Amino acid sequence: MKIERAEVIVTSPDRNFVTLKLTTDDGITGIGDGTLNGRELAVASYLSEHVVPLLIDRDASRIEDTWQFLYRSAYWRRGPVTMAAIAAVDVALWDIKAKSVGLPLYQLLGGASREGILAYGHASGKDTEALFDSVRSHQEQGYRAIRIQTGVPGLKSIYGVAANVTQPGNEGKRYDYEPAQRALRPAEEDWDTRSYLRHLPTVFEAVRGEFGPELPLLHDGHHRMTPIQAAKLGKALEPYDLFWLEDCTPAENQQALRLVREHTTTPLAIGEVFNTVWDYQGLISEQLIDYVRSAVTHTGGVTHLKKILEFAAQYQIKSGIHGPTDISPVGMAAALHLDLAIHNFGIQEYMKHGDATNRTFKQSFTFEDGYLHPGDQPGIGVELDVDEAGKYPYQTAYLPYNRLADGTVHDW
Ligand code: GCO
Ligand code: MG
Repeated sequence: MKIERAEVIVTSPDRNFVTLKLTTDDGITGIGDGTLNGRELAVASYLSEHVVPLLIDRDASRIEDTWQFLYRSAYWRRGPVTMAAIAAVDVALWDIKAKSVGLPLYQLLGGASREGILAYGHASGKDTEALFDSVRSHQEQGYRAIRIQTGVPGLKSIYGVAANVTQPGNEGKRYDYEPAQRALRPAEEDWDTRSYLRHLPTVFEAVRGEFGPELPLLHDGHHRMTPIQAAKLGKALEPYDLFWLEDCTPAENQQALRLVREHTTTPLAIGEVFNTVWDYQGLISEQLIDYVRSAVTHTGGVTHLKKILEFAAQYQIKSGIHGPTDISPVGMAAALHLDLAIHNFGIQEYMKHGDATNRTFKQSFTFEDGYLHPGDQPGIGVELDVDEAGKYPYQTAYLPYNRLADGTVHDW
């Protein structure tokens, strides 16, 4: 079973996606997601220029060997571009292997450890009323766990809050096609940590008051706080029993989480911008976090994320795989097979893709009554409609960034 063809497909239905499609000499195809939000073409070029030529004529059944070859032979290790490219190859090979034996991928990863995969969705609103409506609408869609993001008084637009709806022309837009906006320059947002720290506990108090104690609630701090600010927030949120507080500090300083941990029992999740197990080494072995947030797409694929999660399992740390809309349906499906198979599953982030994306990527995974399932099609269960993909050429898109009131660029 040799790889005969490797195509890199960049398409932009609703937003940009990078997909690698491999075809073997016996006609089996496999696809993998290599989308890196706002930097898509870097991965596409890494794949086409440096990886595709190495794949032709390789044995498609040697997944681990191909992973090690791509990781070690490059010499330049880690980094989101490299690891997203390796992920695309890895998932495409798992798709091929599972199809070649006629099984859904999760069967090759050890079989199902549960019946369904608990998902959380993103509720947001610029004020409490809009937020409550958004929470209700998510509950109506079936979500049983909900992330809460809101506007902060005095700040015009904030990442994670419905489509900058306060800006003219954006009324009613879905926020989830952001934060990468199709524009020639990154959108500028504003930020003030002190206002945020004062405001957020009042939001959670209101949400608990309205929706009761049972509903699992999550929050994403998006790397904006210093360790001591994050510690203060974690402590202030304790009465509201969060499922997790995500990315409370910039992720690259693992020591920061030790300080936060010493001050609060609010569970901590981190890792959407990590790309190898080495980013987690201290965090896991010293039990400084509770959930691993990496995406299959950004962490070298199923092969490497499975190893990270097995390492985490020894320390009672669970999965919380990254799943916003910049993870394509291919990356999402791969995550669901892993979620179903591992023992230390925690929760799966899930935002619904738009219609054009769903037409381009035919999916067999399901979302019912708050639970996802990858389905039982052989492989990962997603097929790319290449003709449909061809209708949506790449569009320049950037993530936003933010500045403090005095104009200083801040973490976001
Ligand atoms: C999340 C994330 C996303 C990211 C986006 C960046 O928790 O879902 O923070 O909203 O900002 O995926 O590419
Ligand atoms: Mg996040």
